[in-house]
Amino acid sequence: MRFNSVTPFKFFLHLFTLFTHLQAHTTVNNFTISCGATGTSYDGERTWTGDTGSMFFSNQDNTVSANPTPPQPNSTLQVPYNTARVSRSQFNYSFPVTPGSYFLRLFFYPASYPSFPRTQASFTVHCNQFTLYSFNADAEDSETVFREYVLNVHNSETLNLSFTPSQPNSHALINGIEVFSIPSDLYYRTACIRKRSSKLTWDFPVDSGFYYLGATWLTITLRL
Ligand SMILES: *[C@@H]1O[C@H](CO)[C@@H](O)[C@H](O)[C@H]1NC(C)=O
Ligand SMILES: *[C@@H]1O[C@H](CO)[C@@H](O)[C@H](O)[C@H]1NC(C)=O
Ligand SMILES: *[C@@H]1O[C@H](CO)[C@@H](O)[C@H](O)[C@H]1NC(C)=O
Ligand SMILES: CC(=O)N[C@H]1CO[C@H](CO)[C@@H](O)[C@@H]1O
Repeated sequence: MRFNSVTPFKFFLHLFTLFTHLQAHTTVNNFTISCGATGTSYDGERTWTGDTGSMFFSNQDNTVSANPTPPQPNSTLQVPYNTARVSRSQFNYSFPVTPGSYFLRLFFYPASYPSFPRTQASFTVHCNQFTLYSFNADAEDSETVFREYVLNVHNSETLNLSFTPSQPNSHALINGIEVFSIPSDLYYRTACIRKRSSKLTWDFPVDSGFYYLGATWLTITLRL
């Protein structure tokens, strides 16, 4: 019995060290934004801050806060998917950061929103001029989607996210944004390609540390 317990103990010690290491790095520069929401909300694990009136989101005039239509049962839609920021013109978020590595998660619920039919959702997300994600309703199911990125910030002092509709009649939407700093020494191994919802996506086996942050795959690593 005692003999057997050594391995699990070491394992947990390792986890604890890793977790502490990550915690130490995640207490600064982190943002958990529920787009289209006002005030704060709690999902059982994290506190989300609404983007309405937020300093990270300045030009709100051409955008709307929206709830999916038809209304979804509570059990199926949780923060941040229950509200969205939607617009037919470009809108930006700007996060003040210091140089280092960041983990970025974008949350989308590409459903219909009042006067924004799902079929007209078509947009591109850029981060400081790099293209992160192109969304096209034809290619995606209307299910909750999240995308994860590791960003290495070198010189810039802001992480600017732009949401740009692809055509004059299309709109961009975003439900949630999570940004937090991570240790810079995490690294990635071989990349493999996996087919994912009719599009090819680069799929990286993630460093074990990421499993504790809930991440299962990463799409891209950028140097800003
Ligand atoms: C959703 O949650 C609200 C508040 O928690 C509650 O009043 C409402 O009855 C719930 N609706 C459904 C469909 O469960
Ligand atoms: C959004 O950011 C881009 C790139 O930094 C900039 O060109 C554009 O003017 C910004 N748009 C708005 C509406 O602020
Ligand atoms: C980010 O946006 C802010 C405000 O629009 C701008 O001042 C800054 O130059 C931008 N930074 C980058 C790296 O694009
Ligand atoms: C993921 C993460 O590190 N979240 C932290 C962000 O910062 C607040 C306070 O500044 C902490 O309470 C969170 O744990």
